[in-house]
Amino acid sequence: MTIHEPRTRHGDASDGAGPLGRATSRLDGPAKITGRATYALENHPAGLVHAVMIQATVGAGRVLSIEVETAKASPGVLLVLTPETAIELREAANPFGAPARDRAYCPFATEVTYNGQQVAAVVAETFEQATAAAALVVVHYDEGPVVPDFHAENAGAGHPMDRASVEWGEAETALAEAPVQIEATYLTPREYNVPIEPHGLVAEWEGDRLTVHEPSQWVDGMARTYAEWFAIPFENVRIVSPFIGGGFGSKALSLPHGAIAAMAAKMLGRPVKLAVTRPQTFTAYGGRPATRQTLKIGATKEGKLLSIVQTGANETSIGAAKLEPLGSVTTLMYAVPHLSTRQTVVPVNTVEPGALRAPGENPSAYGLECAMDELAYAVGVDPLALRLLNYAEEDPQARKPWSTRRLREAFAAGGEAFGWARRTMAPRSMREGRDLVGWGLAAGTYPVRRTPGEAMVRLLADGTAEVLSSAIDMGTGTYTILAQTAADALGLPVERVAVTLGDSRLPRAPVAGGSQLANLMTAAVQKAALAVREELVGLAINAPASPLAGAQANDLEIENGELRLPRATGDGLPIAALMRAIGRDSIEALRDNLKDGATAKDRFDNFTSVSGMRSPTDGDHSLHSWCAHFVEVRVDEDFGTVRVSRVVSGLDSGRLYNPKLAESQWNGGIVMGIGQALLEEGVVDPRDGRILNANLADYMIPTNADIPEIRTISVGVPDFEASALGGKAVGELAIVGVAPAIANAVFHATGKRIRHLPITLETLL
Ligand code: MCN
Ligand code: MOS
Repeated sequence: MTIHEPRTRHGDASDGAGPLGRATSRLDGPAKITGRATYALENHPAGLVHAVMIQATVGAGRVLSIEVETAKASPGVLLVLTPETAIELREAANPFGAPARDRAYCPFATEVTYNGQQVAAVVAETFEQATAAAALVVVHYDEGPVVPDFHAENAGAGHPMDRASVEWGEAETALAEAPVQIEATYLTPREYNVPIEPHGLVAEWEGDRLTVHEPSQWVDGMARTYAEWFAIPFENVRIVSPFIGGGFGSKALSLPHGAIAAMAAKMLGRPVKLAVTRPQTFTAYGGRPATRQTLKIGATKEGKLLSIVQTGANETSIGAAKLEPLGSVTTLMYAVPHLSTRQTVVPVNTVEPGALRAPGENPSAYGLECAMDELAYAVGVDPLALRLLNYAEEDPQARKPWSTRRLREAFAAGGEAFGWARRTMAPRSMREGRDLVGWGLAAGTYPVRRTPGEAMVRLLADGTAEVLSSAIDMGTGTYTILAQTAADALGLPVERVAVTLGDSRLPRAPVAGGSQLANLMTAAVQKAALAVREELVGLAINAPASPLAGAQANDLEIENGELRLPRATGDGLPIAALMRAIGRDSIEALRDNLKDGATAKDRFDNFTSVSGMRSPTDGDHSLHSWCAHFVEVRVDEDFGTVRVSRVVSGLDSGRLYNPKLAESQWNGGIVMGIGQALLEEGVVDPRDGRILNANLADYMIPTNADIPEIRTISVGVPDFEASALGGKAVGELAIVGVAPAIANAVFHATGKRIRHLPITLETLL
């Protein structure tokens, strides 16, 4: 769908120059609010039938047999899919780099490795018929022993992940010799993405062409996987995803349920809808794996860091070594002369863990920032002063200068607005009535990632413009900031730019993951729009039929959709009038976001792979966003209930393309951080590895009533090392550091150091 809506502008944080940097409201907002925005499962092509998945009810074991006869005879049933009836697919490449092995792929398990794994599916005329028939399928198992989670006795120590090991100096020796030493172990549970729109798709074949309506953070990468599964050219797959009801990392990859629906559609020659139910979302895709980390910190009596020794582990699934990098912030945040971090992954009977907003940085900052608070109390130094004392003036691992690091400013602005100076250090010293009041802080960071991407900009005869890209907008604001970027470069009001996204047939864009899309796509769109503008200006002064033909100046200004000579008075020449005069229907340009001189390999190899992302330290600088969160909690001493009553955060994401939307992103991250600190926890049944709270009533996320006033303060400055237009990462930044700030505030309120999440009332009583 194309978004093109006249909108009034809201609060304006720009310098009054062009549309970029203004607090424009989301251009897709009205379509969403009025229900005109069409989500994947709202597509109902003629002849649509419905698939329902059948999932393993054991945590491990072999499928011995599947009884399908009763289900087959059930009303409306068209197909019962099992490993026996399924058509053979081919294995697809792993987008994280591993090429596909030349072998068959079946989305149904015969060897079950986790409870909830797909073992069969039923397709029927209606969803109700498919659901009823699915209940009649009987699966017989030879049950095996289950490793429910990494706390279990049979879990084992796991496999070391060498690529996560970082060492500098003599960490163990320096630790042993340090005058002050602390040691603590921190735990986080399994956490889930739970976007409001569950996963699902509508798949339809026309000959050997497949169209998939499916919410996607990466239509390009997902199209490649479907193409490989079905051994058809990439061009034969079209993924359509104009609107997404949240993803938070869970919608970047094609998953087994997609293969099941597309397979059924091919076998039946009819479009198939597969709606993953809410409980099924807890096993159709893995969220953040449970983590465990031990931090040993050595410091001087004044609190100057001497050594950090970290060992960590995360859960992974049987057969996949999925790393949640617990060292990512530990190795970056503070100046420390000696450091060692190592990590293992522990296979358990779970679905393969996935990505959840700031994978790595989030649990890494939780451990480090809690440990820094413990150190602050061990040496009797204010937690903010301790952080400034250990401020890293350059990247301590890469030994490269920061492009920009406004963390000091974030501490200063956040601390000032919060009133941190009025804090009294002693735990339990800030009581108010029945409430114990606690003030805590923590820092956070997120890297700037870089991947190729392209966009098309087209100026039309009526003086409006189009932006076309396979980039997506899952509520982040891509539609809006790309309209602003094109409008800015073309000299058009933002209302005259229509943006079309979320279709794999459009110019290729990278994954909306790793908080990179805004910086990458604004770069491509600006380049394309400037190319269009240059051609337009050239035509204006050179085309014989142009009213401005022969003008000396080649630096014509374009403002509000009109061309004018510098210093000219009176009306300008509307773009539409010029296009009419010179007889052009359109002027278009396709551009990528790469620097001049990029090779063909830079250009095309990396679109469909995550491994092609440039690291934040590939180059002369180390590129990251930064934040500091200040949190107030109130703990009811009798009941142990914790309420977050105030959050103030200073954040450095460089230049903001749209402050209103960036602030929404930050707020969203902080809200998720509050959920992580106080509510969210996947509970595993120790008997069979089932997720017991696989629904939104029992897997709790915050509601409005849980959320206090949040104040975010942008302290960033344009950073042109980080990106072409000066922005840094926004989307995942603000969730990093919230949970430790809350845990630290709870300690300050109660004197109790809770070293696991979530912090519930049971743990405080
Ligand atoms: N922005 C800005 N100035 C910048 C950078 C970004 O104003 N310098 C604003 C723009 O409105 C942009 C948004 O912030 O659209 C996010 O930009 P960016 O940080 O580049 O993140 P992506 O566009 O790559 O989005 C992905 C990111 C990730 S990885 C997760 S996880 C996440 C997140 O965004 N999931 C979300 N935010 C989410 N927000 C919503 N509503 N739903 C999700 O599922
Ligand atoms: Mo975000 S977890 O990188 O999609």
